[in-house]
Amino acid sequence: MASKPLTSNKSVLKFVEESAARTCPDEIVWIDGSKEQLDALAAAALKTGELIKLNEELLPGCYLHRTAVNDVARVEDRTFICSRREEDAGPTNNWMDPKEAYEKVGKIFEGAMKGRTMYVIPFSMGKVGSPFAKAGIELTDSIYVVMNMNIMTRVGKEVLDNLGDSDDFVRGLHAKADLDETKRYILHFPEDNTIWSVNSGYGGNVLLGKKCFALRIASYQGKNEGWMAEHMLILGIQNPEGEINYIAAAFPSACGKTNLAMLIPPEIYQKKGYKCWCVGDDIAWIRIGEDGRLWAVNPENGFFGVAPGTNMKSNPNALISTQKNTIFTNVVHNLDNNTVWWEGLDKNPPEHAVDWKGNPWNGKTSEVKGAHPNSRFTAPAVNCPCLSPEFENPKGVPLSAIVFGGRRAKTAPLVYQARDWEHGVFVGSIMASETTAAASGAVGVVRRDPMAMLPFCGYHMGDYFQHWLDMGKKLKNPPKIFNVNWFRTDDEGHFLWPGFGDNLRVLEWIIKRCKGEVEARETAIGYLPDPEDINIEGLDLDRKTLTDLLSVDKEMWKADAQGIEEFYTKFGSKLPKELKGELETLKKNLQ
Ligand code: GTP
Ligand code: SPV
Ligand code: MN
Repeated sequence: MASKPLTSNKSVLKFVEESAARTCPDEIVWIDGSKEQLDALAAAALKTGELIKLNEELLPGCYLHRTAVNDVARVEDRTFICSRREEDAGPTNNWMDPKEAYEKVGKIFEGAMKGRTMYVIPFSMGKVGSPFAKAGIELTDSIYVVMNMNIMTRVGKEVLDNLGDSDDFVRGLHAKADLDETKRYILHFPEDNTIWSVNSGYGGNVLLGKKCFALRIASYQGKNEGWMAEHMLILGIQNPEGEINYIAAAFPSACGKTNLAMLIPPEIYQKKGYKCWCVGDDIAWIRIGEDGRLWAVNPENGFFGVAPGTNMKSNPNALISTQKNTIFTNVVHNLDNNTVWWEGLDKNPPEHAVDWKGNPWNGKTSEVKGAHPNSRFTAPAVNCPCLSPEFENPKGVPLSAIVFGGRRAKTAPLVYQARDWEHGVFVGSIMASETTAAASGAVGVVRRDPMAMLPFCGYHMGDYFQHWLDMGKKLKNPPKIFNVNWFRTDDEGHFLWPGFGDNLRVLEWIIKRCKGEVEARETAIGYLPDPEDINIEGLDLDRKTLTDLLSVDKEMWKADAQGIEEFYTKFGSKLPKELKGELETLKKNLQ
């Protein structure tokens, strides 16, 4: 089904030709975004087994895909920033000299598409034609990638029409090659607007619009152009008077963004008339508006969400979003009714099933998990029952608050507020969280993850901190900055806070603080709520537990301050003096 180029844009044609000369596909197919073409590709993928068609009545338009067992998460140790100067990648990124990278990984790409088809995917991050949207072309030899990109981004000919003759687009090249993990590379060339990904077929490594472009390349563009690309959900909270306040929240991977973004208010809040609206669940592009506030858009068009734990109680909006036109990756295949299952979906695992590795699996007797902990759904945003009416607004939404948060069993309280923007940047910069299955490597190890951007910042993180400080100086009306932790545990490891929908109780306090409607206690680390000011009506939680959740253990924080100091030494002279000053203040406050 080879097809003619959909554009006469010389830069695009040159990029496609050069990449084809290197990878030698049998044919080249341009993705026009039509349903006919996507259906034909899906049909081809069914034949090869790349996709499995699920029950059309129960899950219309849905497919199941299994990746290779050695290819189930982002690979941070194989991910590189290839800036010309090593210093520009900074101490938190792997760096490769671009010349060396093109040569070394270019060899791996040589002939990688022989016997295969190269698909040319024109895509837009942000609504096509919106002033903040950015175009990309991803070349890939995977139908799974084409179909996922079609859900996660705006794909098709209109992207090329809108691009015209411009060469302002990100060049993404992906080949599955032979999935050899020792030759797997995810390379970013920020100065060339280029991304190369080879030997993987897993989402975060190969859906190049997402982490590679919308965070790593875009964060670099944002620094140069005066805006920000952040690993943040965007949520609108409507109060009983009908007023909507928007927050953006940065949590590390698999730490609750999708869940918070689709929050359903607890019953007592629903009765009062509260509603929540999802603008985005993973990435925010943020600019300064004419009113001196920060405005955020979600550049994506779908959700690439963690499946395990998603159920009708924890996140009904996410589950409903996956009931049609969705691609499931590495979940359990229920053979009785040709649907899917994962741990935490319900208490009724299928007995006649196939696990994520493709082996026969009986949920009643098996001792191994059926779905991979990082198994995912790719669902169109339009499926989400609480999708914000502002989702496609090119201006985005104005932010009242920025919320940082991590997964920490101890130390970080349920919520606290930074004293001002500068202190807020400090609070973001010292974020720490237990690692999760979203990246390969050990799980449950506490690591520093500033602004949840450790794996996603496309340049020197010291410069990134400086960029945050500089943005703040330009804001007449900066959002207030907070830190939350839904994951404090007791000594037996049980979560102390109910979480999920009940997180609205904390957001209510946050919004009241933004509007100056509630007092707070000043502590060594910032402002904390008086326990009386968090509404726990209808919760099975006593004031004592809440008081514990809102306590600051000075000894633990002293140890933390030492950890911060060590972490900060990495940045050397690039550590902004404001942050050094904030650390000194923290240490003094803890005396
Ligand atoms: P990425 O897509 O990797 O960026 O993850 P995410 O930040 O969107 O995380 P997600 O919302 O998918 O949540 C990941 C895991 O955290 C799931 O297993 C959830 O069940 C769990 N989780 C989310 N919110 C809460 C919460 O408020 N409390 C508790 N205890 N667990 C939560
Ligand atoms: C994350 O890991 O933060 C994700 C999933 O959102 S991935 O696209 O794999 O990065
Ligand atoms: Mn994410």
